Amino acid sequence: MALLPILEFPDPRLRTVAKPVTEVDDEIRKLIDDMFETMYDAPGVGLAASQINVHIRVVVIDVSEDKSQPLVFINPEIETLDNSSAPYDEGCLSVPGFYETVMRPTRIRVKALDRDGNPFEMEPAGLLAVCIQHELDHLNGKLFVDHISPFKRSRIRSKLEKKHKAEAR
Ligand code: QAP
Ligand code: CO
Repeated sequence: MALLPILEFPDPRLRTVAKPVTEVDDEIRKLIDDMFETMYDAPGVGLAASQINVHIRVVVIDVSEDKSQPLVFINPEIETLDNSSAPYDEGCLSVPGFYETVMRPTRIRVKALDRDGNPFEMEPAGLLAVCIQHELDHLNGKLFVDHISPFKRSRIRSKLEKKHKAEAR
């Protein structure tokens, strides 16, 4: 197992559109194990492969309090079930230290492959529904800061650029 470095906004590599996984093999399962280790270490509740500079459609999530509900989504697809949406204060391991309110659909259906390559479906609610939409955005090169005002986004960009320059010294 390995801890992987996480790309941070405004790194342009976070804008890469990830490619579908064609075969769920041991190499993918090793990536998934490393992603869980990296996410739990952070600690975080969700991580997309894009965030560790691997541009394939793999997401790991665990919104439980005690690391008891690891979920894997390979090639996830989301269908919005109605017009209801709700706000949630989102954060992101790629935007450390910043949280902003984002509106997203509340009722969704998710189709994906699990870590054995078997298809499954679920209708997540609450934080899990927010998280899977946030992570699917990553696979499409999108970040939660794209859902907030350009003013707030550029303020976050400046602060993180300053932090990155300080870290490089
Ligand atoms: C995505 O985010 C998410 O700023 C997962 O300093 C978050 O795990 C979806 C984290 C909230 C929906 C709601 C953020 C850790 C973790 C930080 C995360 C930080 C340290 C974020
Ligand atoms: Co994120």
